[in-house]
Parts: sequence; C-alpha cells; structure tokens
Amino acid sequence: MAQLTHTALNNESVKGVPEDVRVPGPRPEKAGILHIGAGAFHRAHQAVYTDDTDWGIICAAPRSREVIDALAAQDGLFTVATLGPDGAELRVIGSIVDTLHLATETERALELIASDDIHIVTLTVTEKAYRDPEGVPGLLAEGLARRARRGGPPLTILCCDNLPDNGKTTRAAVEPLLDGPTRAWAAEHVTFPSTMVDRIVPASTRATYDRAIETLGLVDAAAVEAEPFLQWVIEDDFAGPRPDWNATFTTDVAGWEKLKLRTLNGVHSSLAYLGALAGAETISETLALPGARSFAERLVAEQIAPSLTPPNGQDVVAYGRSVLERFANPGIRHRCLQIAMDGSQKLPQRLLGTIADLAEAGRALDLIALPLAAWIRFCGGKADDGTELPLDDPLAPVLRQSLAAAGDRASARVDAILGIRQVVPEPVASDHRLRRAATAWLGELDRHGVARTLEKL
Ligand code: CS2
Repeated sequence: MAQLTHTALNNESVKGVPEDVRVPGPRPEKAGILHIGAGAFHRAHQAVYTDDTDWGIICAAPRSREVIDALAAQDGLFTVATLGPDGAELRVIGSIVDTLHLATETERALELIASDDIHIVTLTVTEKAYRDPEGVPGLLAEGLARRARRGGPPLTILCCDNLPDNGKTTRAAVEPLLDGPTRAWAAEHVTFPSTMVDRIVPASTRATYDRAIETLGLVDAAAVEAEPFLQWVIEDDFAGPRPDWNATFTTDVAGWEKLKLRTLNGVHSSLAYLGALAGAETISETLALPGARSFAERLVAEQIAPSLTPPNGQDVVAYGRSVLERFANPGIRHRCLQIAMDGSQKLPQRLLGTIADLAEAGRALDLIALPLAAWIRFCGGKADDGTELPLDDPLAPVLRQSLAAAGDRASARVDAILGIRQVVPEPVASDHRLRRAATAWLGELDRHGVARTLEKL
C-alpha cells in the first residue's frame, strides 16, 4: 500500500532523495536521440550511458503503454538499482526527456524520424521485430522517406539488439522497403553501425519497486535493476553528431558480437532451458545444480572457444569465466523462463552458428548437442517433474505441431525440430553427428531428467 502514502518520483520530489543516491544534473533541453523499445534493458543500458552526456532521449514504446506512462508521470525520471555483492546502489537517471506511444502516435513518430533535431535512432525491439516489415522496419522506412524528401540532415540508426551484424541486419530489414529516391538519399545520408551491448537486466519485479520506495521514499513505477557490469562496443560509423558516450568505438564490432552472443548469450540460453526443465527458477539457481557449472565451463572451453576468433586481446575461456561469475551473482534473479522466450529467434546466433562452425571444421559437437536437446524437450511443454512450461515464441505453433507429429521417439523429435528451415540452417540440419548426439541427450533427458544428466557428466 506504499503507493497510497508516497509521492511519485519527479523533477520536484527528486530534490529530496537521500544524499547517497546519485541524481541527474541539469536535464538536457533537447533530445537528439529517438529510442524505440522502452524495456528494462534500454533503461539500464543506453539511458545510463546517455545520462553521462548532455544529450536527451525521446523514449518510444511500440505497444504497451505501461512504462512510458509511468515515465511521463515522473518527468522521465527513473532509478536504476545496481545489485553488487554489497547490496544495491541506486541512481536516478534523467536522460529520458520525452515519451511516445508508437501504436497511437505514429504520425508524431514519423515526424521525429524526419526531424532535424534527431540525429540518432536507437533500437531495442527484440530479435523478432526485424522480421516484420509492417512493424519497426516499416516505420523507419516511412520516416526516412520524409527525411529524404525534405533533404534533412544525416541520420544514424543504431541497433542495440542481440543479433549478429546487427547494423547490417537492420539495414537489410529497412532498405528493401525504401522507394528509389529515398534509397539513393539514404545511401549518402544514413548509416547503420553495428553494436555489441551487454548488461544483465532482469525484468523488474515487486522487489524492484519496493526497493525504490524504501531507498528514495518515493514511488518509481519505472524502476529497473541490473548487475554492476556494463559494456557497449560501437562501430564508429556515425552519419552525423553523436553523444560523448563512455563506450568503446571501434572498426571491428563483429568479433565482439560473436564473442558475446556465442559465449554469454549461448551459455545463458543453454542454462535457461536446462534450468527450466529441472525446475530451477533463476540462472544462478541453475548454476548451483550439481554439475551445471562444470558443464558450462566445458561448453565454453570445448565448443564455443574453438568456434571463433575473439577480438584483439580477448581470451574466450577467461571471458567465459567472468560471464559465469556474473551469472552466479546472487543479487540478480534472472528467471530462466524470461531468457527461454523466443528461442527460435535466439538460438540461430547463440548455438546453431557455433554448431555450424564446429561441424565445418570437423570438430566434436557432443557437448553442445545437450542444450539443443534441452530446447527441444522444453518446446514439448513439460518440465522434468511434469509441470507445464510456457512456450513463448513467435514460432510456437510450428514447433508444437512438428513435435506432435513426431510422436515420442527422441530421434523423430530431433529430426522434426532440425527440419524447421526458418530456424535451423541446412548444413546443421543434415549433420549426422549432431543428430545422433542430440538424440542421445534427448533420450537421457527423457529417462533421467536434467538434474541427473548434469550430475553424471
Ligand atoms: C538474455 C539477455 O534474455 C536473454 O535472452 O540472454 O538479455 C542477456 O541478459 C543480455 O544480452 C546480457 O547483455
């Protein structure tokens, strides 16, 4: 009932927060950035980086109004709680200066994309959004057409989603939607740098909001929480001005993206499916299962490391070790089911690319077939103890139908899922060693469950 007795966080009330809570300096007058995707990740990552500069962000939500309504009622202010070993440290972020609801304010969104004041459009819209020409790619294309017609200033479109070559992927989603003159203009005036973004940001829960009230004495309905670590590697290819972000600007983002997607996100998804089947709620609980940590270490050393060349100065095994330390942070309650979402959109770059490269090099792929088998079992919708598991995935109907048609046999279920060409590329699908290994693991999981399988490893 705290909401009834506490004032909301806003420009006035923020003046009274305890001294050890960092608050924004003078708020930026104008926003040079339009951001699409108001999720917790944006608030704990790009919004924090931008808070250290004099730039502002207009934060747009594609569908749900909840977050932007909360932000609007709080003058754009919200808190990020950094959860370290010594507890939580709160900071109020002031970089969001305005909000926008795409579904009902499309005209305003198009005008902003065309506006002389906007120099950068950043995106966190999840993997699946780039496949839908009616969605964000279509909006960007229409906005670019207006900007081109007016001969507006150059624009940088900066994808911050966990996709390989995410700049190129975004360009490939937008470019085919452009008319001839806009395409010609965009070739000269629009860039799509690639980026690697990293910070573990679980969905906010009651605990996040309660902590904000306890610490600030104010209600913050847009509060988020995150781990201490944060990283942003950006391809230095801006069409116009950019904020002085404290990020790494480089010409080689691809190496960083691959390292992060295959190691951090690959192991994350692997643990998420194994954990969900075993009945573990969070990633740190999953890592605590007997055998889980050594499985994850071996996955990095034996399968992920040989599949890629890390960027300069990086060592995959050491990077993997620090990732596992971050996963084990007991302050972070990152639910397996949150990470398990949209597997069909995530696993191509998290696991299947690794498998393809190992297969091509003729290397062993026994161990990496285990998380693949876990995903297949997860898609079946039952945990090891028989509890129902949700399949939150744009391809859920295809996945479920394929499995239903395959019946009970492990080999048939593996073939059914590997046969889905939208997800599994041909050389991976027809790799006999992979199919055999995945079938063997799926049989193990069916008979003994995840906990015993990991323990026996
Ligand atoms: C996670 C990522 O939800 C997921 O799929 O793997 O959100 C992960 O926490 C971030 O990429 C870390 O940077």
